[in-house]
Parts: sequence; structure tokens; C-alpha cells
Amino acid sequence: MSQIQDSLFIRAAFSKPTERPPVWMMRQAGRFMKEYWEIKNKYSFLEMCKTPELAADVTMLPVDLLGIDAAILFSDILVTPEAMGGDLSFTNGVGPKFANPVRSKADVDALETDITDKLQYVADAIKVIQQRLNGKIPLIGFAGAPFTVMSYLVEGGSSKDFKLTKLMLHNEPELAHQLLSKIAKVTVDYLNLQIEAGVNAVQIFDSWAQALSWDDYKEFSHRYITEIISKLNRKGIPVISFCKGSSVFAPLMAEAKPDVISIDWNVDLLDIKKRLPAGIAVQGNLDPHILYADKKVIKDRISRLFERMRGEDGFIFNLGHGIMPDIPFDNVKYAVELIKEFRY
Ligand code: 1CP
Repeated sequence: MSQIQDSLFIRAAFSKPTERPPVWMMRQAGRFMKEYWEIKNKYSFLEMCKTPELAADVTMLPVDLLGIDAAILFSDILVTPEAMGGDLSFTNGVGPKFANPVRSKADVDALETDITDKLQYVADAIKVIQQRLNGKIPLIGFAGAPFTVMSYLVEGGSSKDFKLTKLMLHNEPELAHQLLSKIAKVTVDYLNLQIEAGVNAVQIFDSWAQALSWDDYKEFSHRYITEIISKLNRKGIPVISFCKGSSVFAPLMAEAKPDVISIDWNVDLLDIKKRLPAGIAVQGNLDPHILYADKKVIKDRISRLFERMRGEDGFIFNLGHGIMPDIPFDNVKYAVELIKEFRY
């Protein structure tokens, strides 16, 4: 067996026995590290994503400084809608903006779906990262799920209530489906490009699915995630499905046949795992706010989660969502070290 297939992360993702849970953290390659800011102060965010050596430098920060069990490609879910024709900018303190939001049939028709050439820089970054990782730990690639990506295109940026996006789902469902189908096609090609370039796992981020009712989630999100997963060249590559709202949607998410479901912090992790079909691993689900708290609280909550999951195959330690930018680095390092000391 190759070194990577035998790693803690890949074994846990395929629900095989491990001596302890592997650990990585969503948004581990980011703003809570001063070393990130040393790079970010010199380049724009998109320059960092599009320059393979810089993307590799940032990807490697949590590998070298935290000793996590899996690396995640430094990029963003919004590089696919940018490649489709979105005029994207990131401004400090403002977040992402699309200057040309997608609101009409003409806007949807204008979006391109042949994007692999434009996203070649991601394949190049993956190759540089794999040289640096040198088989030490697996590399996770990722993309946004169609509904979450759609929300940025339609709103023109981040949103609190997804008013325009949901209005499109409800008043113009055919147009919404046309847009979601285009994003789904691009996402399949993009994830297969990442697999071809050498990632060892992929994660689909449906960060804002929680905004949807059960029926709308089924019709406008789940259906496209199912389509994407069914079209991935996934031999030996575990697929992780993440959404905020997984404590409700997980049984449905399982029907899309991912290998792992990443669970938010609203639910007891063992209870939800028991409600899923055998062979689906879970990832999660510490409330990221715990990492703001005192070390004794961090230790208590992490130990509690470990004890709850003790003896279960198919458990990847992670947060219920990403690390916030102002979480103290020391606390994150402490949490990772603690988890790495556990033994089943
Ligand atoms: O996890 C990692 O460390 C790898 C890098 C990564 C990932 C997986 C980044 C870097 N972004 C993402 C995915 C991403 N981007 C998601 C899904 C994951 C999640 O839900 O946390 C989402 C929703 C985005 C969109 C996005 N990118 C926002 C807006 C969030 C919102 O509230 O609407 C912002 C601010 C970004 C920029 C971004 N992406 C990544 C970083 C480090 C940053 C900050 C850039 C900066 O330094 O200013």
C-alpha cells in the first residue's frame, strides 16, 4: 500500500481502523497565523491563489507550524465562478465582490463552462505542493457546492439572508436550475482537474445550505451534489461533503454517496453517525468558538468529543466550520497536539 493510502486521514476517510483520529481544521491555511499575514501583506489574495509557489507556501504553513494530518490546497471556492466570467475582487474587511452579479437569463447565458484552461494555475499549484509534501501527508482539494457558489454570483458577494438567491429559486426555478447546472458542470471538470493533478481527497463546501428548507435543499442543492459526486474520477480518492446544516441534512447527504460527511456542531457526532449508512465516515464537529476559550476548556471539550467517538472507525477530528481569523494560534496548536496524543 502506498504511504498516502496508508495514512491516518485516508484510512479514516474510508472507515478503516486507525490508532487515533486524524486531525485537520477547516480554514487552517489562513488569517489566524502571523506567517499568513507576512505573505498577505505583500500580495493580493487572488495573486496568492494564482501563483503556484505562493499558494504552496501558504498551504504548507499549517503543515509545518501545526503538524496537522492533512493539508488543504490554498485557494478559494470563488475561483470557479471567476473562471466562468465573474468579475471578482477581494477587499480587506469587505470580503468577496462580483462586479457583474448574475440576475437575468442573459447573465446566466453569458457564463462560460469551459474553464479547465483558465484554472490550470490550480493544477500547477497542486504539483508544487505535492513536491513539497513529498508523501508525508495527504493533500485535500476542494470546490464550492453549486448552491453556495450561486449565492455569491447572484448576491454579488457575501450575504446574511440570501434574499436575491432565494427569490430566484422561488420565482424563477428554471433559471436557477440553468445556473446551478452550469456551475455543477464546471465543478465536475474542476475537481477532476485537481484529481488529475494529484490531490488525495476532495471536499465539497456547501457553506450556506443551512439557509434552505428541506424541499429546497433537495431540489436546488442535494441534486447537484449527487450529480457532481457521481461524475468524479474518484478511485482511491475519498469525497468529503460539508455543509452548514449537516446536523439536519446528513441522512440526505449520505444518498449522494460521499465517503465522509463533515458535520456542524449542533448535533451529537456519534448519534448522527449511527443514523448514517455503515461505511460513511464523519468529520467534525467541535464548535470553533471553543478555540477562543481557556486551555482547560479546550482540553475538556476535545477530550469529551474523543471519548464519545472512541472505538468508532471513520472519525476525522475537525471543527464544525472554519477557524475564525482572530482565534489565538497558540490555542489551535494546543488543540492539535492534544488530539495527536489520543490513542484508541
Ligand atoms: O481551509 C483553508 O485553509 C484553505 C483555503 C480556503 C478555503 C477552503 C480559503 C482561503 N477559502 C476556502 C473556502 C471558502 N471560501 C468557503 C467555504 C468554506 C467555509 O465555509 O469556510 C467560502 C464560503 C469562501 C468565500 C470567501 N472567501 C469569503 C467570504 C465568506 C463569507 O462570509 O461570505 C472570504 C472572505 C474569502 C477569502 C478567503 N479565502 C481564504 C482565505 C484565507 C480568505 C481571506 C483572504 C484574506 O486574507 O483577506
